[in-house]
Amino acid sequence: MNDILERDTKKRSVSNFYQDVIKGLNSQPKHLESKYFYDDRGDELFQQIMAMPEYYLTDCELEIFKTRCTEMHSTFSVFPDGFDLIELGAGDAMKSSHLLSCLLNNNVKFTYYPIDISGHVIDLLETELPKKFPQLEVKGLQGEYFQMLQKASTFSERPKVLLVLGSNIGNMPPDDAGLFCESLRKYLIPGDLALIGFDLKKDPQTILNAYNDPAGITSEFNLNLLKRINRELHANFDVGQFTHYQTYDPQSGACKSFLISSQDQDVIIADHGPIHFRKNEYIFMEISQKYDLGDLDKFAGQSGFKTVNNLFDSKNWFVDTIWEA
Ligand code: AVJ
Repeated sequence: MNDILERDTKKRSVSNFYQDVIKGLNSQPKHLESKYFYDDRGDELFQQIMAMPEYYLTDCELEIFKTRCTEMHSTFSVFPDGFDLIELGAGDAMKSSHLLSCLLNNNVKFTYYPIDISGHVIDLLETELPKKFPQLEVKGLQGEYFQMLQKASTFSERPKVLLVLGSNIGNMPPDDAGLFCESLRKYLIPGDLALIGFDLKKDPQTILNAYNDPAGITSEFNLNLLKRINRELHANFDVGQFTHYQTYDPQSGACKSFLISSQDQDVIIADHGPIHFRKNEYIFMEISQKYDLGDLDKFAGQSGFKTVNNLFDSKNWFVDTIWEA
């Protein structure tokens, strides 16, 4: 029974992937969804990105988690009877581990629900976290943020603390990020908390360098999605005929990545007819939006949150903002 359910879920997710890819590549302009970057190889490449000297985001937010967990803990102490700590896009939980450790050391009652689109990531967390934190109650959920948030809500009636770290919200265009905050708010009740990481506007060159590394890891990260499509959707992308191109616009704060077709070419995906790419035509791959504090106050206000605290790194490049529903 469980086997059948699992196979069904897998089939459904393959066909969602197929439909999203076909729809995106038949659109004008062509685009793909960056949430599909994270297959096993994509996870590995993202780990390499986080370790690059140019990719400052992880270091900044890690600094916040290394130095400010006591403050987070005291903010969460409004829930003396415990809470559910739900992390959207947990990844390797490197940053949140500092918080888990602080909460456990202070005998806080909580269950940790890491949510991630990558099944590989969830499997890893469920085996590794109990080794590191034997007292931790942890239940991993693999899937889309809101579906899994819904699921987590059926497990308990305790207050919620949501974590949305790593500037994951930056992968949405600003209007969608606003709607996302509104949706988050709807899953919460008054008093619940959300701690959200936003990458801030700063020296444009610093931002561009973080997404345009000379070693080509970010390029490989983008091209890996074409390889994934080849593998999982039986396509025939000639990956050598696409080049990564990165932009940052200091006015809008949009940092965007594209893959540019080096020549006129056709690509076949499974039994779908050929999709044509003109020479120099682009596929829009990802946005990594940068904000200023005014933008964040607007998001909070519009979605019915109030800002409780802003935690910055020492360079003021990144903020983890704590909002109350
Ligand atoms: C995982 C969304 C935070 O946009 O900075 C890194 C993904 N893409 N380099 C980001 C990413 C290219 C990353 N997030």
